[in-house]
Amino acid sequence: MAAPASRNNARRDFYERIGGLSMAPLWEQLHQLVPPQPAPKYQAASWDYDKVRPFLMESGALITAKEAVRRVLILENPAMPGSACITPTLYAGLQLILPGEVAPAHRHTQSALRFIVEGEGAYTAVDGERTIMREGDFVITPTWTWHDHGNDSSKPMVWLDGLDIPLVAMFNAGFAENGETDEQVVTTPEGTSDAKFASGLLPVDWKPARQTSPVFNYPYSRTREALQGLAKAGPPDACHGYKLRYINPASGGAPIATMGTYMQLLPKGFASAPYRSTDGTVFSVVEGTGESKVGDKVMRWKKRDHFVVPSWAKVEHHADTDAVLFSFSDRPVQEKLDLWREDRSGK
Ligand code: GTQ
Repeated sequence: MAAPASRNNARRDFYERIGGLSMAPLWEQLHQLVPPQPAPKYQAASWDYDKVRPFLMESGALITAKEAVRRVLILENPAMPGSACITPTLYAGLQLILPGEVAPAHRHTQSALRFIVEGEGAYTAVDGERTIMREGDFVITPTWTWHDHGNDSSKPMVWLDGLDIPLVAMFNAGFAENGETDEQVVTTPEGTSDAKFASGLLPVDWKPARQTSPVFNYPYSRTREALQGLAKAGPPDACHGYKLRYINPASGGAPIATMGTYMQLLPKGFASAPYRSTDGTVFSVVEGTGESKVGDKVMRWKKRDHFVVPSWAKVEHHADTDAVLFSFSDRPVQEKLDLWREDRSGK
């Protein structure tokens, strides 16, 4: 039998020689490639809006929305510097539009969600129809649709952008085009998609052209009312409080093929049972104060703060006051691929 030192030398020499042929020994990395359970290379992190907002406003003086195309401060996972990712599959950023500004029309295969954090009265236009956005509204920009944003109000507007940029990059399926004009021509009266698709009815002969929801604004007033009704009807779920998922009314599936979106109400004093799932999740705090514990990390939060919980990390939420949390993740993709798992056991 060869002595360990000479055996290791022989192996190293072998690895070098096969390396020349762009080959590598699986047995040196099998454990990392096929881990017994998820071992995310990103971390729980949070962004305090009081600290973030001054920089957002400073960016407003540095560059116009027109020059920037999208004036956004990316929320980057601290464990993935330079990646522009908040999780390995998701992008998040805070977009600022000042009164009178327009973020010019473009389209791309990446899908986007907007979750309105501050202000009201700016619009986003999708394929010729505008919708006015208010705090807590969840707005969709479907894949490959023309969109521009503008602010006709008198106050700055800030929203959370959630995009599937890293997923699309992984597939090398990204395409983008700029519009011919900054603002697309309005071809459809405001409220048309609401009337056609968001009233429990659908146009009789309408056939969906894509998986993305035909509704593109889910207003907070309705979401809040639904949560309130749910809270009156019975006790909260031990892990989630009162949690609803947004749907495409034509399919019952997620409103965006690549991103699931959720809203949950945690009643005052509620302490959630430990929970983990394989979809790393980004949260935006809509109402209230509280904290979320992930491992040893305690993230205090209040209205307009943001935080991210990694895949398979055990999370416990505690609400000091009635609290409402918006969140998004890649769960619909994982479900399509038969990968999604959750663990409610608290172990
Ligand atoms: O609004 O189209 O935060 O294309 C990043 C890329 C926003 C947008 C972002 C984008 C957009």
